[in-house]
Amino acid sequence: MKTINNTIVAIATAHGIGSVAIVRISGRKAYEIGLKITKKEHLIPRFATLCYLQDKYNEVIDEAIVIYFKSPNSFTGEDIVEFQCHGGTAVADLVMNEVIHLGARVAEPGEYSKRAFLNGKIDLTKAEAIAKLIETKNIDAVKILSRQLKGDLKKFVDDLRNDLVEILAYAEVNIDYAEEDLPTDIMDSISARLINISKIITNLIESSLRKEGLINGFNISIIGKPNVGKSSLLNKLLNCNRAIISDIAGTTRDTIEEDIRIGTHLVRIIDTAGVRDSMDQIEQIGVQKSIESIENSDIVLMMFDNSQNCTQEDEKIIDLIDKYSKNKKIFVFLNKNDLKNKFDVSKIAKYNPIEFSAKKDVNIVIETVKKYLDTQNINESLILTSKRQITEINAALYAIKRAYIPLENGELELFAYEINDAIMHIASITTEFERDEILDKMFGSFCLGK
Ligand SMILES: Nc1nc2c(ncn2[C@@H]2O[C@H](COP(=O)(O)OP(=O)(O)OP(=O)(O)O)[C@@H](O)[C@H]2O)c(=O)[nH]1
Ligand SMILES: [Mg+2]
Repeated sequence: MKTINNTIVAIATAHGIGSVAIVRISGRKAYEIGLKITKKEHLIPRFATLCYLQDKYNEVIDEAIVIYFKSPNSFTGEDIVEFQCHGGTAVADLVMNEVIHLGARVAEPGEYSKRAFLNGKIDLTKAEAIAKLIETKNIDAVKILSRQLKGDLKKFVDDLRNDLVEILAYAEVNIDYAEEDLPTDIMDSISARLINISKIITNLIESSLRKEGLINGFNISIIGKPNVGKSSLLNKLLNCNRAIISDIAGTTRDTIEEDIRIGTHLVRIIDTAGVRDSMDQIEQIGVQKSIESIENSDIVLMMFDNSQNCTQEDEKIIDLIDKYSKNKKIFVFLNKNDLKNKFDVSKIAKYNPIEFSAKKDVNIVIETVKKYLDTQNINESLILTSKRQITEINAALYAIKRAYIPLENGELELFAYEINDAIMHIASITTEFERDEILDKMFGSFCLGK
């Protein structure tokens, strides 16, 4: 166990009015402070005790439930004392002040989790799962993160690491062979195992990137030339007049973002400026932002106007569909089907356009998106849930790919070096080695009291 001298304190519950507020102290002085505030001679570990909390003048601050978690059996691995006070901010603030007066200091964001990690109570995948679990607004994401919390990702990573360690050991046993003597069957078997590991990693990265939206919330942009009814669709989805609608082309100049719930999914809808060549400088910036919005979205709703002929501007939208359909989920909609059809549907037939009217009923849009989001659920496989995890596993994959050539050439030292590098990156997913600034950055993004 690492000795950290400071004792820290934070209000662990959300700020605002509520029935209970929890003040949590962790560190060497936590128990001593707990006794002083409760005026108790001792606290039994893991017992809820109803106590009066008193300040330095022996005035009662609150009546609270106090729980003592004795080191190492606590979240941080240190002594922890928790006060379950009455809610609201005033009581908890008074208790905090008293605890600080008795020698604790206010915790940094994520400091409890960082201590838990440094004391070996949790690995990094678990720490990240906790942070994301608190932040997420998506019910499906809760299920993925809970699996991570349970240790599924850690086990997967450990298995991968063990496989590579075995390959490394295998190579090192054979390192004494002269180049020409290296048995080809050994080389083939190592090579086959590496190909298999690369496949597993590649699949994991791909499915993690595909499902990023589940964890961070899906972004859905509405794209089309001016006047096709993008803002009308947004307003109807929100059930309010959020964006200005008019028959003047170029009404929306900037992107407009709003969160809505579709089924169990919380999604961000982005209405964009109509895409067209414009001389107007402001409009040009808006159009540029529309294109960026496609890049930042998981799903794109491309819209055309049923009541107008297909123009060059529409052709540009069709080009965008072709360009982005490989790595974005694109749905094509033909709006204003309450009006007479003039649009040459054959131009977009291959994208299976869905007709609707933003003025009348957008249910089909909601259903289409919901059906797709539902297929993105989590049951099938494990995924990586943070950019850090994806960066590390990508680095491992590159190292494995670099290892093929020295393996083929019988340069086993170089091969071992690359596999070692891969192992380091894989291991970093659960345990970061001596990289303090990375840890500070990571835990610094946690919320206070965790
Ligand atoms: N008849 C009919 N009119 C519609 C429908 N949807 C939108 N409109 C009309 O089309 C015009 C343009 O609608 P907007 O929602 O402002 O179009 P937009 O795509 O956001 O346009 P920009 O912001 O200029 O890019 C408005 O006059 C709407 O009332 C529809 O389903 N049927
Ligand atoms: Mg608009």
